[in-house]
Amino acid sequence: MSNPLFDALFGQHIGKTTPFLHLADGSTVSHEEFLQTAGRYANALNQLGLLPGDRVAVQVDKSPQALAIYGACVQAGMVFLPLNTAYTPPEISYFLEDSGAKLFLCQSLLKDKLTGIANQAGAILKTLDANGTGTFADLAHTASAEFATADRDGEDLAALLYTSGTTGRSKGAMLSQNNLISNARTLVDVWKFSAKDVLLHALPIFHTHGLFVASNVSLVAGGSMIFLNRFDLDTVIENLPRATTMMGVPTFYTRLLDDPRFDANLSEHMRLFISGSAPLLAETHTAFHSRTGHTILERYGMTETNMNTSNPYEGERRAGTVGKPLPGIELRITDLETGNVLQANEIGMIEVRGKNVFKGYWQMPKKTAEELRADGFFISGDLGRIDSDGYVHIVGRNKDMIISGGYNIYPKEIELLLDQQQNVLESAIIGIPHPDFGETVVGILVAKGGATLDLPKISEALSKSLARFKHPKKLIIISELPRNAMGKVQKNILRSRYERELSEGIKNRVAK
Ligand code: MLC
Ligand code: AMP
Repeated sequence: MSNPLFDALFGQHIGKTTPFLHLADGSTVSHEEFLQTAGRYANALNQLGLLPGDRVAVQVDKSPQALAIYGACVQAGMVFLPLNTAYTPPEISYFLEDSGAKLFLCQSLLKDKLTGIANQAGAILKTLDANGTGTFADLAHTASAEFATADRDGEDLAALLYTSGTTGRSKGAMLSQNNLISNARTLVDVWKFSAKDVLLHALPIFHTHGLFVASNVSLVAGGSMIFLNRFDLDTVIENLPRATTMMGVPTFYTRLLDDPRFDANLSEHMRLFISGSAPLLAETHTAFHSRTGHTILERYGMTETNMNTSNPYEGERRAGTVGKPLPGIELRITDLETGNVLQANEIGMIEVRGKNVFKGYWQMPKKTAEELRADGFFISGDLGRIDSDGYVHIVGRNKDMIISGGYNIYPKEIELLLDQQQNVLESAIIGIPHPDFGETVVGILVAKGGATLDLPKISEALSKSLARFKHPKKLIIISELPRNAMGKVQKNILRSRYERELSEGIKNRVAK
């Protein structure tokens, strides 16, 4: 029997009774206790009739139990499908239908709202709450903590992570055991993680950053985590003195810098601060260094590839760059038209190849072929250049995408909904700079000839279908969208028109 991912993640935790998770209330979960919960959950998955390869969709609050479900899926060979807790029932419905999930775990509070959707998709619905209760927990309660680890091959699927697309339809990125193992081991190595590390973990665990970068790296290293259910500034500041490392999106670091309590003393003992998922402004990099003496290490990755590049642990961490390709990962810049490989400093498409690159999009062979070349290079959609010293700079995106507080938002998905609203002729979603989230969403609407638009009603309609973080922070009505000769909406014109006038107002309304 072999299960390479289980061995890589959990092998070093077996029999260890020291704390693995430190929780905000001061309690701890030991490595062994965590494995026992995962074992019980794995038995419960089997009792429900799930087989290796079945998808397990999970939309629950962050907790040790939520992480144990991931462990259980790895141990029992199921495909873990984590979902953002902000997703609305229509969004969940799509993921369940598309993935053919056999089991859907949600919070008790939302059970009534989601039962119909789960039934429709043919998924068993069970509940799991952050306090460890729920119908799934009940099932696991009586199950044995011993579980005969399922036999899996490194090329078998371990996880399915949905990422939105430029067409408005989300795609399930298929990640194999080997994808996850190779990346986690590489990161442990280059960032020098060890069993002594205590990672401050305030990220959500339904995305690559919090799950595969933060949790997998800690697991592979055999270290422990201060496992906070969200980024709350006071709690983070209170817990920092116990941590050795922290990973976050740039918003974490700008929020810390905005607080005078965050100073050199508070971070003196820290070994490493890592940033990713969105661009870290050079000014944040510099301000962080001046305040603390620490140089944030910025890295670059994505759902389809895990991590691709990193600034060096030893050596210059260059502000405004995402560092160099990780060992074993090839990165090239290609011409957007011809696909030819470009020279140093020339701007083009970032393409990556390596054991980290996913196996394609779930049941979307055409989309997979468009983005994954026959020679194994993945076309990232990010525009960049490699400087003469080999550092990668991300200079823009070839995909119409907004990154708000580390969450990716695809305008098309929102535009399709806006266009369906009463009296809306057409719409454009743009991202404008935001001091807290990096970028934020603004919706531009054009009404059908002479009609009046009911903006509160439109906002309400969006609430029913779209996760809150995707909502435009402002809706603006204009008479016509600027278009080029080909009829394409010129979002750059809209962005420059509204950037300055809106960012102040939005800052006042939403910044904390
Ligand atoms: C919350 N809100 C957001 C938001 N997060 N709006 C826009 N963008 C966001 N990112 C909204 C809520 O809907 C709510 O709206 C209001 O802000 C307050 O909610 P909150 O829950 O109190 O917000 P807060 O806890 O402050 O969350 C902000 C945040 C969080 C930045 C801490 O978004 C976060 O943890 N982001 C990390 C995302 C992440 O892990 N990305 C990695 C993807 S993987 P209202 O209107 O109801 O008040 C990836 C690959 C890689 O990208 O390379 O890593
Ligand atoms: P996701 O699809 O959620 O995995 O997000 C991946 C995208 O986040 C990448 O394609 C980049 O556009 C962006 N990204 C991740 N890390 C960085 C970074 N350090 N700097 C700039 N953009 C980043």
